[in-house]
Amino acid sequence: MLKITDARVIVTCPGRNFVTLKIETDAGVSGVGDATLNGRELAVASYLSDHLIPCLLGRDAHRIEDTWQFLYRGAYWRRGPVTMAAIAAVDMALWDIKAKAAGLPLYQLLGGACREGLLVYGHANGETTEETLREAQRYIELGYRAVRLQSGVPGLKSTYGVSSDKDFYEPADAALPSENVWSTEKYLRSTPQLFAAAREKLGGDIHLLHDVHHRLTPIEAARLAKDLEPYRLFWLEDAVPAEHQANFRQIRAHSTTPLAVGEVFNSIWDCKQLIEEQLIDYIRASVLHAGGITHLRRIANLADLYKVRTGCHGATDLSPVTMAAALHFGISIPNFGIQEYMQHTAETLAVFPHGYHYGDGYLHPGEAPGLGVDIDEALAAQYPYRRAYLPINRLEDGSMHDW
Ligand code: KDG
Ligand code: MG
Repeated sequence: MLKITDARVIVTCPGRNFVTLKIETDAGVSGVGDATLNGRELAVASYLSDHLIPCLLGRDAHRIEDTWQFLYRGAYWRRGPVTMAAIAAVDMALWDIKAKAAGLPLYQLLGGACREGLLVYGHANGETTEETLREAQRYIELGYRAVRLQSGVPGLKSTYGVSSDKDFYEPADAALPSENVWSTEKYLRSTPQLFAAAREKLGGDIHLLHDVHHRLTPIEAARLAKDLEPYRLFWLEDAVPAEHQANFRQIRAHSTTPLAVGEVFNSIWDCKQLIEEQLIDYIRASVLHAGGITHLRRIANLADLYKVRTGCHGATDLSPVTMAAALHFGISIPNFGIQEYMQHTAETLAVFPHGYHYGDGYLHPGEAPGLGVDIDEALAAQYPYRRAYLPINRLEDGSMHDW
C-alpha cells in the first residue's frame, strides 16, 4: 500500500495557462498529472480541488484501475471535457508514482518499447504559400520527416492556425474571445493550391498534414479530401465537427486521403463508430482530454483491431506533463502512428523540467523513472493565472460558424 497523503492543484501561466495536479504519498514518492483545458482551466481546477481530491486522500496510489473506475463509473455525471481532464490528471499522476516506486521509466510498465523513437510532426504556417513553404523548409532542415501546413486564406483577414510568432503558436489569444472571419469557398479554392506548390517545392518524401479545424460540411470535406488526393497527405484532420460520427462515411466514400480526428474527444464512446466502421485512419485523442493513460489504452486497443493508428494531440495547451505521458504511451503500443510536437516556450519548459528529447525527426521519452517530468512550484508561483480564450469564427455575413 502506498497511501495518498496529499494532493494539490497548481495553476500557472508561464506564457499560457496550465493546471497541474501533484499527488504525494506516505513513502515520499510524488506524481504529477496535467489537467489543462484551454480556456476553461479553472473549471477543471475546481473539479479536482472541490470534488476529486477529497476522495483521493487515504487511497492506495497503486490501485490505478480501481481509482479510475471509482472516479468514472462511480460518478452519476460521466464524461465531458472537465470531468475527463480531471480524471486524466489523477491517472497520469498515479502512473508516475507507480513507475517511480518501481524505479523504471513509465514505458517499461506499459509493456516496454515497441520502437526506437516516436515520429513527430511540426507546424509550418504562414500568411502566404511562400512563407508557409519557407517554414516547412526550416523544419525539414531540423530533421523533421513530417510537417503540418496551415496558410492564410487569400481574401480573409486572419486565419486560425496562422500565427505571428512562428515558433510558439498560442491558440488562446485574448481575455475575451477574438473573432475570425471564415469563407469556406475561399478556403476550398486556396488549400489544394497550397499543397500543389508544397509537393512541387518540397518533393515527395516529406509527410504533409493539414488541419481543417472542424469547419466543413461532409460534402465539402469530401470535395477537399478528393482535391488533395494527388498530393498524398499523411492525413487530413478534423474535416467536419465529429459529434455525428456517421458524417465521416460521406468523406470516406469519395476519397482515399487518410483522415484523422479526435483531439476534442473525451472517451471511447466518441470514436467507437469511427473506429469500428474504419471511417478514420488516425485517432487524435490525448492522454489529457480522454481520461488518462488508463482510458487512452482502451481506445488504442480498440483502434488496433481496426488498423487505426494513434496521432495524439500535442499542441502548446497540453503541458510537458502530457507530452511526457504521450511519449511513454506511444513508444509502448503497437499501433502508434505519429505524435504532434508543438514547441513550448522556454518559460514553460523551465517550469516543467523534463527528460524527453528530440532528435532527427523523433521524440524520445528518456530513461528517468516515472514520467520523467516535474513542476517547479516556486517558479510556477511567479506566473499567476491570466484569463484567455480561444477565438471564435464567423462567416462573412456575421453568422457564427463551427470550430
Ligand atoms: O486548444 C485548441 C488547440 O489545441 C488546437 O486548436 C490545436 O487543432 C489543434 C492542433 O491540431 O494542434
Ligand atoms: Mg487540430
